[in-house]
Amino acid sequence: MLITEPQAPARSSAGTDALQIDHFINGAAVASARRFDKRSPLDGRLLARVAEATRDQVDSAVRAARAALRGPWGTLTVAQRVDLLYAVADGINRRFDDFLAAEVADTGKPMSLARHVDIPRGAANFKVFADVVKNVPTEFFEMSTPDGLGAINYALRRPVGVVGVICPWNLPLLLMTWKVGPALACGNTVVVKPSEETPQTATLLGEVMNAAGVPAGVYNVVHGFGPGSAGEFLTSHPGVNAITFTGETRTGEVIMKAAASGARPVSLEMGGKNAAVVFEDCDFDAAIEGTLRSCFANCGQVCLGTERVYVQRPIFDRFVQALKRGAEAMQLGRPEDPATAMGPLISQEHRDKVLSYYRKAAELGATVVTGGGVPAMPGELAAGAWVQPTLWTGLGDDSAIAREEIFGPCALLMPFDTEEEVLRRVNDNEYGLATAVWTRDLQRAHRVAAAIEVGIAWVNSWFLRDLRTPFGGAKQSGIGREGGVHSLEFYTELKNVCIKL
Ligand code: NAD
Ligand code: 6OD
Repeated sequence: MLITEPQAPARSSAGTDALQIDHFINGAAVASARRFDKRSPLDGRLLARVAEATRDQVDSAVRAARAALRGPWGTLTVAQRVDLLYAVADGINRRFDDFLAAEVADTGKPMSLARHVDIPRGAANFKVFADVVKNVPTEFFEMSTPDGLGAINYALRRPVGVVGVICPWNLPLLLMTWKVGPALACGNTVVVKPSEETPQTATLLGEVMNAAGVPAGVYNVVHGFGPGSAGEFLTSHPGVNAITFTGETRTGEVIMKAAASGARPVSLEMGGKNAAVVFEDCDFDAAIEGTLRSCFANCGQVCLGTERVYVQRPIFDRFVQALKRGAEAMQLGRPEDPATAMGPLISQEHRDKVLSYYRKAAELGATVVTGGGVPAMPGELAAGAWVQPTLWTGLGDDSAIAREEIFGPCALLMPFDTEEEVLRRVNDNEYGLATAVWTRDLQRAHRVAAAIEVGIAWVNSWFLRDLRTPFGGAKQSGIGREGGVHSLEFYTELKNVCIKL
């Protein structure tokens, strides 16, 4: 067992009966002398004591991954790998309730959200990328030669090797499998460093890998923090051939520097300061519903979430009032309550950051349309990382509130007059991850979507994801694209074979 319960039952009670979470290295649980606390975002109770990997343990995970690459995993056919990845997806679904309980415990997010998004997507990522790898062709060119006999060229895709996978806490299983799925489908092996805030589902996945028959060493998990801990040990390890990262832009910069040693490729999915652009001709109710989701889903902790809302002036006041009503109708509460629309933030530390922006907005003279503080939560929930869903008006594009990623359930609403003006204002930002445009004018939709400097532009929707499409950020939001065949660009080496006839 990787997740052990010294004094069962563990998940529901407080105090000493916390889970123990170990690393998963070479197909087995590995403990560490040092452990750190994982606390519930709901009420601060101790959830787990998590092993913190030493440099030597990270090294043994990387060695196990290398050995697996040279061992049975490296000799499997694509069809055999595909079968195994289907078995992994089925294994997640078979243990759906375990994954759901673990993800919800670590994050505090509503069960309804994790049940419909996080866990099914965690499973789907294995099937989708298995299918991509099974079906993707490579190129072939005939060429003429002076002797008239010619030559042929064809391309082969080969795994890059051992991939280091560094993950965030906001959609832990979904975002981890979004990388591990394609990495394994392409024949690589992985060492995963989950966020210190969300150690559980990556660890559970180890049990599923074993049950599915994935060879030992193909999937490894090491727990710990970033600098001076497992994250740094992994990204600086010379045995890691490529690094894929999702998290903050500043962390991505550090990881890129680590990857420079050995000239290793990086895939970086990073922060955002995403805008919604609401034109006066939009379907008003749909725009309100979509903007409520894009601002507040997962307590605003979605990289694609909206923190700047530009609304065309004729409908600005009406839009602000409707969004306010929607925000105030959202129920904050326990994950298992079906009426809960929003959970807490991930941690007290993150709450301190979000609340510092709530204070800053007030200091800068924002009008607080709703929220702006900490809600009164009943009983033990009062000790959790709760904040109010918050909307502001009255600040401009140059304010910190309009420029810096907060990663909380909050947005600044600003009026605009013309399409040209709003495009200039939306693009005047260092980030470029995602946008949502709300309009009934198709010509305008195409024009605006093309002109906004982002990796992902939604029109009349938000977070509608086809996993075959390219995903990633422009500007400081990322480097590279993952998704569908685009993941193959990172997780494989393309080799040209030229044969003289
Ligand atoms: P983070 O950057 O703080 O941490 C991400 C991971 O990096 C964690 O596992 C952490 O332990 C590790 N880490 C930190 N410092 C490191 C170092 N020096 N070396 C190696 N590893 C290190 O991010 P977070 O707080 O977990 O997640 C929130 C951020 O992630 C937000 O900025 C959000 O926008 C971003 N995000 C982006 C996407 C995307 O697809 N673009 C998706 C989700 C989240
Ligand atoms: O849906 C996805 O594939 C994806 N990468 C979502 C990212 C969400 C960020 O928080």
